[in-house]
Amino acid sequence: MSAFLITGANGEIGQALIRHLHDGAPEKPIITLDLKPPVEAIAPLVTIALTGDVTDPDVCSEAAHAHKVDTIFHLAALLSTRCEQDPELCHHVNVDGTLNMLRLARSLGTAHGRVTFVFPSSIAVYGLPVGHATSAPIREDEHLAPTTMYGINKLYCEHLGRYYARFYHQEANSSVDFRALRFPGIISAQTLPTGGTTDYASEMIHAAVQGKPYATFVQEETTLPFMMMPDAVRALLMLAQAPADRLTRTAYNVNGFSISAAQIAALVARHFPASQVSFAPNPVRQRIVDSWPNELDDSRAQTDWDWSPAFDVESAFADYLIPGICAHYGVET
Ligand code: AKB
Repeated sequence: MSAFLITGANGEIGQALIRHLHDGAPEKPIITLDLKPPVEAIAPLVTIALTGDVTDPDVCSEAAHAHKVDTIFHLAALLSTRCEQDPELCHHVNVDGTLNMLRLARSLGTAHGRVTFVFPSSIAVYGLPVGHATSAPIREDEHLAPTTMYGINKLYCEHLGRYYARFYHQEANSSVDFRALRFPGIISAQTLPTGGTTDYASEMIHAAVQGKPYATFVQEETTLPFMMMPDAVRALLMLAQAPADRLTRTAYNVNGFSISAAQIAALVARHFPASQVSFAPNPVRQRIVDSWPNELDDSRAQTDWDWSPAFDVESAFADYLIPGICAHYGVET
């Protein structure tokens, strides 16, 4: 019997992924690792809940070997805004944590067979020149000069994963199958992010549903790529399951749609005419988003593993966000 290991299980992606994995394969054990015990929404779905630090070498080795973990979703990370507040802590959690999990994957692979290691990377690996005009959608090998500690960590961890998969100890057939997705901002109807710089989109929508005013921390014209949480989970699973011989690279862009902060505010106002959205840009956070691409080119994911998002901007709001968030807060649509 094999099992899933999910680090950072209480995070936004963790919670959504665990619900999906449990529905899809209820018989396959789910081992989770987080600093805190699983939140109520996922606790009944988890087979073994480990509480501890992702950088601790002993934190999950015993349980992972006992259950012959064959797929690791390494989601534990500190996000971009949080990382600029404490860059060294961020480096420790994001880089040492990933190294620790790659080491575990290698030992699992050697003992029990190939381990698929899925890593959520980010648009933060890109660093566009200050004052860049809206440009063509960015491809995976362009502008890899991140300006944030988070982006530097993500890019380096992609390289670490590639090293563990292909070159470690000159193994011809490494037992670690490392795959990474570069996510845009992700918006969930059920949860709110913490510590990220794309958080304004989720915060604006969740505030409106609750009838709370919201001051957006970026400028109205700030345009970034976003995707809905169900698409993010689908992308993780599609990449995890893609036949290895179709993959032509380690890290893939995945995209939903690009939208400006003003356009999000307008959509929020269309659905909640009483919403009170204002703009109070924070210079540190603005600098971060200004270095990220306005648009992502995810054609390689489309070609190699048939990626395509289910939601465009209209269906994201009409079919997912508005009904989902209203149901979450018990508000009538
Ligand atoms: C963040 O804002 O830090 C994340 C990301 C873009 O990876 N949502």
